[in-house]
Amino acid sequence: MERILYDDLETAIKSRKAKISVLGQGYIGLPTALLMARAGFTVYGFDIDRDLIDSLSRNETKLKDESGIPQLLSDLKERNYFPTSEQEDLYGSDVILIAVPTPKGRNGPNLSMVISALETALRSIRRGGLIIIESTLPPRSFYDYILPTVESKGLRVGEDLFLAYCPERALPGKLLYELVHNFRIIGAVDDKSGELAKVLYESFVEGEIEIVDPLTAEMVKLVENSYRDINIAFANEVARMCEVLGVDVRKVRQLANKHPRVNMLIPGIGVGGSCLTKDPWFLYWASKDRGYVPHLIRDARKLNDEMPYHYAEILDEVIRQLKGGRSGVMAVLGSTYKGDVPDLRETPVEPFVKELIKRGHVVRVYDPLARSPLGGEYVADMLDAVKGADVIAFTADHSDFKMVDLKKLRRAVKKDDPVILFDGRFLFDPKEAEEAGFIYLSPGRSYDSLSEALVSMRSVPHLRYMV
Ligand code: SAJ
Repeated sequence: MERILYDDLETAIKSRKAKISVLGQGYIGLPTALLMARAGFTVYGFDIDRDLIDSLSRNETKLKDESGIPQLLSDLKERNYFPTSEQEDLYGSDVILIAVPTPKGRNGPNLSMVISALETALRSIRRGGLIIIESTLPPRSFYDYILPTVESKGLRVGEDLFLAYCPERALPGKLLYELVHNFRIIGAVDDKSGELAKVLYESFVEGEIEIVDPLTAEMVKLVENSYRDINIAFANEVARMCEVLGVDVRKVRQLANKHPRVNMLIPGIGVGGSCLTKDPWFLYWASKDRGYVPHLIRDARKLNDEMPYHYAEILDEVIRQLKGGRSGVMAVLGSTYKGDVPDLRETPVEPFVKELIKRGHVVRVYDPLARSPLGGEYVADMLDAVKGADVIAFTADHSDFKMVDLKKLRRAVKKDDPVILFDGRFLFDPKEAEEAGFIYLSPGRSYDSLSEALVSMRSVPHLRYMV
């Protein structure tokens, strides 16, 4: 019996006859569903959010800037990709893939959405079908929560159904490309589940695929993101040291990176996005609960979280120095968590803006990709946003910003007083910014020299900043 179920499903997958449902049509669920539809499967893209399903039905997606996704949606919808909010559409699925969020709670991960999706999957999957979890799982949750949920329904993995954990690791901004080309990990407790999941991924993944146990798969995903978070934190720590020691981090990084085994990342106003801000905590909590406190992971996370507050404080001081103690006007250019994505999830620009407002400043926000005020005032035109500003802060590394004509930007400020350009993501050459008439400031530069510059400037008013 067992053998028949397995062969039958493998054949259904290889022949593309398998009916697949994907629970969660967000950042990962939608592109993955579309890739499987492109591979020839009939795919139901399920989400409990009816508005999301309605917009997908109109060919609208928040992933419109992700290369290839809007095209696949309009090509495949109602052909073999069917967005739906109806649970009945899931019944009898051969394969169900779960791609719902795993948010961070106050003191631990929140698995409620994953468990609820798993229960939906268990009600809908056909006997001998395959369930794949792509949602991030904290270490040991496959053994401690996923398997017990399945077994509580009287079902046996590897006999009544097949089950695998396959964490996604694609980079926002390059989602489709990375979902196809990245190396994939499959975590499974039994050989058949692992092999079936592999056959499925081989239908649309060109990267290497390796099968391991679920705990290893859980660890790998979280270790990758913690590694990146710690490396960015190191760059941020070097920047903070450079600020107090009076060295320019840009030069330090450039020269250190000439060493064959050094690759220092880029410091900046903070680390955002849904993954780096929570995955290290998942690892931290899991390990701490079992007796080892991973200090490095915790301290890196805290340091990265501090960055937007640190630069808000610095700019507050700078503005007040500039204006004899009074507050000022800030233009914050770039609100997304990183460049060239419209994604505002956990953006460090939000605490930055809120802290500046709390400190009494007027904050105007402009972003070509995301129209959100983040607590300030959204201005739809960059040149309007900078009018009368004391500080212009570039806070996202959008390609469009790198092309900005700084002289034109300086003229748009329309005032003779000194104007600070805070380059929070290292977009500009300091010399060019100064030649355009700005006082250039960026993370990892001494603020003492800035204070001196401000003092000498005030004694020769408007000398260099006339426009
Ligand atoms: N950042 C810096 N300095 C840098 C690089 C990035 O400050 O040198 C900042 C960015 O501005 C951003 C944050 O870090 O605010 C994160 O950006 P990112 O591009 O490093 O990563 P994400 O969050 O977009 O995607 C990460 C990726 N993980 C790794 O590279 C190990 C991606 O592969 C994962 O799929 C994704 O998390 C996820 O979903 O887990």
